[in-house]
Amino acid sequence: MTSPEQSSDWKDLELERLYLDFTEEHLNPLWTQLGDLMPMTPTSKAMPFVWRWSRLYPLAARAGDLVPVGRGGERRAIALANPGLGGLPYATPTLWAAIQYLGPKEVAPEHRHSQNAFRFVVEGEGVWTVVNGDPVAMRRGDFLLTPGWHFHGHHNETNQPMAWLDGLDIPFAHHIDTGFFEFGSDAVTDDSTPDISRSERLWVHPGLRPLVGLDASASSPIAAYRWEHTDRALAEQLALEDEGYPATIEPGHAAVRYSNPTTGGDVMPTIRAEFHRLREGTRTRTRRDVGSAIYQVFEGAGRIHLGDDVHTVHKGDLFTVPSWTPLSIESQSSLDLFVFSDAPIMERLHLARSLVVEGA
Ligand code: GTQ
Ligand code: FE2
Repeated sequence: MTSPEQSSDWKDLELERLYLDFTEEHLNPLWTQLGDLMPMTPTSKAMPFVWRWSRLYPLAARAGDLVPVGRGGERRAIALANPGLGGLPYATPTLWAAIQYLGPKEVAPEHRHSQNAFRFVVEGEGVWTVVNGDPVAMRRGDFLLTPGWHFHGHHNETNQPMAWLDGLDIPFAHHIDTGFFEFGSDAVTDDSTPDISRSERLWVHPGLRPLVGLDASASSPIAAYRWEHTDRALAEQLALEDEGYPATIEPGHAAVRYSNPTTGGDVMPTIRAEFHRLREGTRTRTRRDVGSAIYQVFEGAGRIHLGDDVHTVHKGDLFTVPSWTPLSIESQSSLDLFVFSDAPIMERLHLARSLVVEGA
């Protein structure tokens, strides 16, 4: 007869042996990892985090002095590395965000990749990005597209440097192994400097679609969404609100989404982009969303209630909102914000969820 004590010793030994044999056979029991793998609500490793423009820009300028741009490195882009993601150049689990810097008369050579990309300009001008041979001027407030597999190169025509925000779905493409890349021309295929692109001349006339472009396309054919249109749309929402018409998503909060005119949906298959304007002294409802987002302050100052913390942000500052993190934005002046997210992925896969937190 074994005593109860002896039998429990025997069981411990057997259990230890079982786990060793699991490891040997490359097996992993669910019961030791369930909490992390199947949480009650999303528990992102990404952290809410703020990067200051006042720190980013001088660092980019130093890189401009020391690091050549050209074939090989391809881009003088400095990626935001979320401190929760192990030092990888990922702003969130799905999205890349970088500050790219091009010195006077510099040229970034052409290439293409399956990853979708955009540029957003918080200050400066003088660079043309050439997208599939179409030169597109970059100016403050403009939102510019480089959808997947479009050739693109950038050239600075001025004697001033220029820096801007790049957003791409690089981390998502890396997780799911969908990356393809090809080099293009060493210079840019068209170094002319038109005020507006051929794409805009064809596509940007309110409510009008060219009959040569009636097929739905996966990404928007509009190469540049200009600040004058964004600004006017937001100003009109607030003016209409003043006149008593319902035009804002909540009091004092105007917002637009950049859209693909061939579908009415998001500009690219993996990336949503929007622009928000809060009147001075407005606080948005606290909300949580599945998926991750990155904001950049375009103008003004505000207090960002993000997770358990509050951050004061100014022009150019960037912050990440990991999946399901509570977010409320409070304006201390009129506050303009650019934001991009992976919402199209979540919606297409029927994974999108939102919650407006009552009473917050
Ligand atoms: O401008 O082509 O920030 O390919 C990362 C990858 C920018 C670009 C980035 C890129 C680019
Ligand atoms: Fe690129």
